[in-house]
Amino acid sequence: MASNYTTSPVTAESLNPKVLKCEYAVRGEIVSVAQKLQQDLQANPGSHPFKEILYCNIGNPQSLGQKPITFFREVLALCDHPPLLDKTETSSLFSKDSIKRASTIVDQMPGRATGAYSHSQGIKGLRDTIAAGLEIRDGFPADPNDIFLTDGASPGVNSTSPVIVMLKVHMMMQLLIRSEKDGILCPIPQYPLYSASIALHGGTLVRYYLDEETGWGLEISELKKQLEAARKTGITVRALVVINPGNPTGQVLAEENQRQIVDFCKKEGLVLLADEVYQENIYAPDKKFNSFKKICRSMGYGDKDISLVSFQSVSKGYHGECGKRGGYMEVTGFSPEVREQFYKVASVNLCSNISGQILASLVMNPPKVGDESYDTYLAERDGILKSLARRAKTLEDAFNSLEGVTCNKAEGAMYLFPRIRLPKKAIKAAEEAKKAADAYYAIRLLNATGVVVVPGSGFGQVPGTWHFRCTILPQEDKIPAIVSQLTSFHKKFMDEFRD
Ligand code: DCS
Repeated sequence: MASNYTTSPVTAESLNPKVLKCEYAVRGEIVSVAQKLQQDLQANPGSHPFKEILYCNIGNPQSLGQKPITFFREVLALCDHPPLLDKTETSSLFSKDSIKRASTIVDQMPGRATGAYSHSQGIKGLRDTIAAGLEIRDGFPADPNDIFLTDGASPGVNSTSPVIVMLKVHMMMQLLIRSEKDGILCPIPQYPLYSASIALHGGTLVRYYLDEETGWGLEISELKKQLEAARKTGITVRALVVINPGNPTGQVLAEENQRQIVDFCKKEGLVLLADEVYQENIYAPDKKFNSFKKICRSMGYGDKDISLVSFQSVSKGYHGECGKRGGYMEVTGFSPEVREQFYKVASVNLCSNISGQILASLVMNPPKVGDESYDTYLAERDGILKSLARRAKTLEDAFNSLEGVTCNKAEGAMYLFPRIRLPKKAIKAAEEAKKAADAYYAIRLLNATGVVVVPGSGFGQVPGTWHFRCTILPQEDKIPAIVSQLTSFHKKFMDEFRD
């Protein structure tokens, strides 16, 4: 019997309106079109003027052929099947240090099993390892009790379920947002996890604009202006989100700028939510990643002086283990009563997945000089990071050579965010197609070349400006073809709509 769901108790109109309000462009309409084109190509090769779809829309390195780091996978394999540790063949198949590391981790896992729930903040031994890694990174003490191991944040955002999965960023929004009168200061352009998460939790997004002219600079005067404007409308601003290195903008903050940000948060009584998931992805030789924790401590601010949450993920860096869903947040500067509530909320989820937890510990404590895996690890890590830097530069130069396009450097992260100045006729054609001008450009680019980028409107941008985000992740041998396709598409597009 045919059904049209008329008897379903849930309709689009009766869904939680917060869910309807939430948008997430990285997997938006353009990706549905790309998937349809991919099916066409499979069923009917030659049906489009390109051979394959190139997904430059999402920071998902292994989906584009990046290989995992050998040491990480050896440890994971051994932890997942501990009987391997007792087999004689294992010592010829796996490196000594991966066997040693896996044995240590297996001893730390409840029931020596990756299939058991752990402590809700994550396995204590792994948190000890992460805290030790943070101490080496920052040169300041880190407390394993401040670490909350988490699954990745994105699935909860992308879900249409009104039951919000409480994962790192979500958990913070859940804890901070009481009503639409509570606001969170977020960069524009921003990774839409933040706008989506604030919408799902019913809060108010308070935008601050990054300055494209100064390489996506973060100006304290802009923060002050937006904070005061929000306060005047009765909004209580509770936190400041800083993404460093930036997504989609790729800038790496200077130390002095970070100090100003810390002072601003302290003076204004804001929680500093530091998204530091791209901390390993630095390409500009004159730039260095400094964690906000290190900045705070080096300014003499201790745990009681400033509330800071730092997010890290196994999905990014040189490892790109997106599907393993691992990460952590380091939560400092909250009272014991508040900490208890954090723990309670974490407990509702029981625990994050154990493979993700193990990977988070490996990422924060990789092989060291003298370990058998060290040379291979270093070669794999540096090979990936150097190649990413070359890809970023080639694409940046290509964008800057196009008529009407300017593109800031990717100093870090995994993206370029070029600005496109489109002819009036193109903007009119987009209006007629009921699309934002950059969405129109992106769809036309996809249909002509198979290259998938995300329109700037999905990240927010100064009104009247248009951009798109392109990842630097396709394998290096594909980059020349992407550049030539982009260049020839852009030329034709501009000629078609020339005023
Ligand atoms: N924070 C930032 C700044 C991100 O870019 C991402 C993912 C996340 C958090 C969440 O990642 P995980 O949930 O995997 O830990 N980046 C998305 C993006 O822009 N492209 O791919 C995913």
